[in-house]
Amino acid sequence: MASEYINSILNKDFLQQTFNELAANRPRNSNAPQFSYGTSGFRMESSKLDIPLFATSLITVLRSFYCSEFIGIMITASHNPPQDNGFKTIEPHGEMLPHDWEPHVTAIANAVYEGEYLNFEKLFLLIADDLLKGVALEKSDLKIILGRDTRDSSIKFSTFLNNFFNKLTFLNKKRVNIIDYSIVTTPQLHFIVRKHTLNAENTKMDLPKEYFDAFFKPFITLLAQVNIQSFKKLVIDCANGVGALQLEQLLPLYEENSPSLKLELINTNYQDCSRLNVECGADFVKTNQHLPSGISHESTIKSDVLFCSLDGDADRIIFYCLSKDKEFCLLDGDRMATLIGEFFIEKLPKELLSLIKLGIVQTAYANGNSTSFITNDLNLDVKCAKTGVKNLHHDAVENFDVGIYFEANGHGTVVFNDKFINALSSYNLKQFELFISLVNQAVGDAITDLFIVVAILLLLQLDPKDWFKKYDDLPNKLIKCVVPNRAAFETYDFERKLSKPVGLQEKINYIVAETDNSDGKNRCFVRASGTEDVVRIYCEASTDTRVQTILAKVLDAIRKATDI
Ligand code: G16
Repeated sequence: MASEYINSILNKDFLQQTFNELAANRPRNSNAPQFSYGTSGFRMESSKLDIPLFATSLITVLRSFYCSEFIGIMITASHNPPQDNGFKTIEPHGEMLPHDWEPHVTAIANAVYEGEYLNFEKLFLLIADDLLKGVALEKSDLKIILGRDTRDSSIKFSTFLNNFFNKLTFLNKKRVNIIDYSIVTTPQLHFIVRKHTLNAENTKMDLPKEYFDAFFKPFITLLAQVNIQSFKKLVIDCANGVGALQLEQLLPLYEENSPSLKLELINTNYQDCSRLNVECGADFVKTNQHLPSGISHESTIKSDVLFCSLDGDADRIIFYCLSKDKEFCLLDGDRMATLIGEFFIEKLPKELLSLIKLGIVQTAYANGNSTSFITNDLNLDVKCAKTGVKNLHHDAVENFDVGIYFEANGHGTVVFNDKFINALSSYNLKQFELFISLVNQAVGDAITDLFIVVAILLLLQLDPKDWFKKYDDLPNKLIKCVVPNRAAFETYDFERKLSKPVGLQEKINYIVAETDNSDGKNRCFVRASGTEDVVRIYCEASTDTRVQTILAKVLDAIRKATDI
């Protein structure tokens, strides 16, 4: 039995001591919400994260035994404000924790929270029996890779994890291997975990070198092959996060090659964590639909500048430019997906395209006009997934040979299967092959998405303003509402409809229908965020006025339904 083996190697005194310390710090508020492994792992105000950290650590131990490979833990709250933090685990090939393991992490966290020590330990061992059935545990080693973002609290959590894994079991030193990569972007950690697995590498690698060799070198080679005309300068807003640290290392290498496309980094103060994502970054720009702070006047008056913003852990990116009249033009995840789709259609031979399934995965947040553009103009298949890259990634792999997936918020990538790679190899498309080597297939990656988008714009000789003109977004707005218990909001139909609170969806339907909807474009949905303690309300319609009217009424309906 797995539980017997785990029980025999556990350092119970240490576990007991850790539990006691957590129990002492546990919030005493009986109304405190239960923990839940959400859109992107556990995420909340950092002072409340001790128990989720403990649960994440234990499930990582089981996962490492189960896979007998390295499992990663990334400490980050990505786009959230500086006072938040969070954890997510990374699978040996760079994927997220499997869906069917998520309830077990949640169960452990909640059992600890309830103060049920005996039950908790029993639960942990029961979970081990359930999940590790048939695994040759005696041969499995504990192999864990750690990474963190630039938040102050990340250092404390990282210290806890190093200590915890080293003391938790009586496995001998040779069988416990903890590699700490310290400050990295989330996609870099996904990349390096995958690399350790594929190369069967048990010692720490030179991460910047591995990562830049994989993605940056082909980018530079590609730049040398194109005539840089469509824009001359790229301004990169680093959200005062880890992206700044990484791109600052890359900039001198980039400049050595002196390409005529100039790069400028702004919001690079990653040393001051209080500035992380504040008035800058991908989430700020997408939600507010205007420029972040830190952009120079000179950049705004020139016409050949493209802008982009990373988020706090550099796993998503949003582009934007200014029109001739200096209006803000948002080039979000929907635009990136359609741009990549168009590029594949344009550059691949028709015969090859007829052999493969090429399609796009979006979420409910995708602008209705982007979906129409994909279907009617690009003639591509489009699927809707629930929020969370883990869901989009899965659908892209399941449904397509080349699956392009992007959330409107700029989180996404492209995945290819062997059928496509084999088909491609029978054509002599060297530049295209170079292009696809820029893609980080493990996960959405702001830095590699930056390379992809810039490469496409240059290869297609496409001015960012013309990219923006491909279709018009429906006016839209995304707002948040704090509610007493966001878990009371349950959805179906890919989060486009609410089943609970009972009756609220009918009210939303009524509001959407009663607001002038002659063209049938009004759309509004409400869902609980999996990363912030809020519900999100998205609305789009043919005019801003309709959007504002619907949002105000839906907000009111939510308040009445939840007694705020
Ligand atoms: C995370 C997820 C994204 C998701 C976003 C917002 O992004 O990785 O897939 O779109 O949270 O999720 P929610 O609406 O559930 O709060 P990030 O960049 O914060 O890791």
